[in-house]
Amino acid sequence: MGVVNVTPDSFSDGGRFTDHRAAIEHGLALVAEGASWVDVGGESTRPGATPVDEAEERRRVLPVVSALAAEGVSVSIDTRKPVVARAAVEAGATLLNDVGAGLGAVAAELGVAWAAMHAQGEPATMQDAPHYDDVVAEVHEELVAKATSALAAGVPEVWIDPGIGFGKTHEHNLSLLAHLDGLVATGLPVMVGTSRKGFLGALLGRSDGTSDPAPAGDRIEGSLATAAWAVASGVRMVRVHDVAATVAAVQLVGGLEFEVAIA
Ligand code: HH2
Repeated sequence: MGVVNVTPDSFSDGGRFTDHRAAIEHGLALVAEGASWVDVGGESTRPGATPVDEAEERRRVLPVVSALAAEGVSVSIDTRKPVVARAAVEAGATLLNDVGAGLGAVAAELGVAWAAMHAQGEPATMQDAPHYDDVVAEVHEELVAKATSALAAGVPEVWIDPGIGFGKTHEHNLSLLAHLDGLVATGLPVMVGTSRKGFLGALLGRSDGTSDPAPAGDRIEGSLATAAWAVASGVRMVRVHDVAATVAAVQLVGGLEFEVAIA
């Protein structure tokens, strides 16, 4: 899944695709690079982000969703708002990518796929003091409960996502990544987004060897390594900014698995 943020303030590509034409061209380029889905978002959910009102979010995303859908692209809408979700589906989106995991009933009503992502708290404050007794068990239980009730309510396809960086310390993120196989074992399709995220910058440092955290544009090694790890753990979709590099890395891992299988 390739990311198109039609926002001025997203943490890694904010301001690059606020122009609708640039956003549409970028979405098409991501498909040409190998993305199966293009995820269009009009509200940054980075830590500390300011919420956007419904009208502005709709203005940002709808022309992009309808233009990409008209080109035959599978479009997902990254929103927490029912009104935006409904309008985006009308414009051609077929997956609700829901970082608040609160739109299950809307997905059932609209008959579209739903990606339920785990988050603790709201973006403005979620990184202040995230706490879990057992992060892996708690995230797992919450996602399975939400997915089970959404499927029972008639949502045709439910994805689960542990929500890397959403109310999680670096240790929480690493524990969740280490235990992706547990989510995969539920039988539900799992997706994950680590691309360019802050914990990678903090863990890897800058490529120039200084001890500062790497900025968002300098986290490609961590993004690719975690995407490959996720796919090797059985995750079915990775949400990324760098599609061409991720496709190459993931195909390589898939190729290695194939070699092992025939050995
Ligand atoms: N992460 C972000 C946004 N949407 N959706 C899913 N399913 N999983 C994720 O991990 C995820 C997500 C945050 O990344 P980004 O869109 O690049 O930044 P911002 O929220 O600043 O727009």
